[in-house]
Amino acid sequence: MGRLIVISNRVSAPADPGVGTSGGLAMALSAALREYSGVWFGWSGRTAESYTGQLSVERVSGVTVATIDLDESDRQEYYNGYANEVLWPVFHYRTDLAAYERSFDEGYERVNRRFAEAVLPLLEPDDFIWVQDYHLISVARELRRLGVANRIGFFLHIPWPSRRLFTTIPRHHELAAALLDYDLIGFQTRDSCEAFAHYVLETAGGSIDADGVARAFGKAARIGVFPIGIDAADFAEAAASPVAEAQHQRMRESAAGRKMIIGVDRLDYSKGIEERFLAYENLLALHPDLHERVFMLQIATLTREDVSAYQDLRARLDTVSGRINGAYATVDWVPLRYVNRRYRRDELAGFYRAADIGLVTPLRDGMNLVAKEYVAAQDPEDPGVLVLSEFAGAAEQMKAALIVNPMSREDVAEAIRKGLAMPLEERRSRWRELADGVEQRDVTAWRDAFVEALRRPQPASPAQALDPTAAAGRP
Ligand code: ADQ
Repeated sequence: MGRLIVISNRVSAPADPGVGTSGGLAMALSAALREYSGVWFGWSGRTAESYTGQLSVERVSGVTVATIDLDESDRQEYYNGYANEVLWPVFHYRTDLAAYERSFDEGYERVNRRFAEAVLPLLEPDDFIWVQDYHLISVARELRRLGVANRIGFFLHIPWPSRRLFTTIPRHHELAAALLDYDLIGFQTRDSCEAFAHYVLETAGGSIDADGVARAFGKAARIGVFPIGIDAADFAEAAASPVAEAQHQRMRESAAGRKMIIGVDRLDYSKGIEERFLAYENLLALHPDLHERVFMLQIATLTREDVSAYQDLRARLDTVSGRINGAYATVDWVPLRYVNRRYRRDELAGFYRAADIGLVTPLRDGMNLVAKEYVAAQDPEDPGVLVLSEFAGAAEQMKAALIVNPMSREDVAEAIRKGLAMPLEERRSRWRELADGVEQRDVTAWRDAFVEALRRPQPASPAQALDPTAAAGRP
């Protein structure tokens, strides 16, 4: 079998699983690449005075890691601009936050071309290429222009928006056409896959055949659903480690017998942190009996600090958390502990395990790995309760959670209350069902399903237009 070449915006070399502090995507990929002697290519995260295309190559834990530096206009136009001020907000249903500047489009296409040109010398004819996420939609088109005939797959970690939202992007046709230069396009959920199929049928005038092949713009790509998982065994091991146990004890002691609610997110408007604070405020207002008997720990790591929407959100969270504590705190009770620090994975596992409620309430999320980590870290004998947004991709799988509408303060407050009062037997049976799913549909299952689908030959015959739901077959 040919090697696997993974291309993603950022590269983080496979870390010691216990200590890794990388984001969801990086954790998933390092687990996947540990098994393949593959190459992982991407941006180093550094900017040089001017772009050189110079590759840095090193070997880490059996994986060849190759990176390039970009230049400052690349960072502004491609990364902060098009990726994080156009695609991210629109794909998360926040068209109000999108900034359509032509220089962003140009920067995006320039960097996608640079990625293709830089990775080219590393490629061998039987390699399988797997491109990750919304930063790099045009990489396959650029590789095809350079004559690369290898199988190329694309996985979208974030949601694919409904057709009407996607068409708010000024050059949506070009983006969709670039996607069809892949052989395989993978989505997290059936919902996203169907939304893409709907665009192909209704806006691009294309077709979807019974085998899940989308045809439009004179091109064809197989589409499918590949829900990402966590490295569940590894996470459970981290949760049982001495570091996790120490953090668990520390939280338990500082809780002083109070029930604990936890939220862990990147500080991002898609995660619904502000709405979650308001729901918690609502809970405290409605239920004075819970005062001094419960507290919430919200860990929100700072990201994309150059983008103004993130600065605004941070300021609002400071205000709302201050207001809640100002209104309700007593000399020995802080109802909302709000921290912006990053933690090791084994420390996080200890915090999750100490929490009676895992509050995962994004307004939109491709999947959400925190929901799965929370479940994996629980004590089977005395598990906590997962409260999960219906708009997280994870809700398609994790039906034994308490599913809520994150926009409704009443809904979320009610679910927290229900979770706090849930009898042990019900907690155990819900958790068992969730944990089975997290273990079975782990990151290895995700990788294997995608790679296997990528290796499958494309059907040659022209397709008939069919019901879009036929395309959303599970791997
Ligand atoms: P993210 O938006 O980053 O991922 P998520 O899936 O929740 O969201 O992953 C976050 C990861 O970062 C988790 O592994 C979590 O443990 C870690 N993390 C968060 N805060 C941390 C902190 N303070 N310290 C250390 N680690 C922290 C994108 C998509 C998601 C999709 C993933 C994977 O937006 O929808 O699930 O990719 O496909």
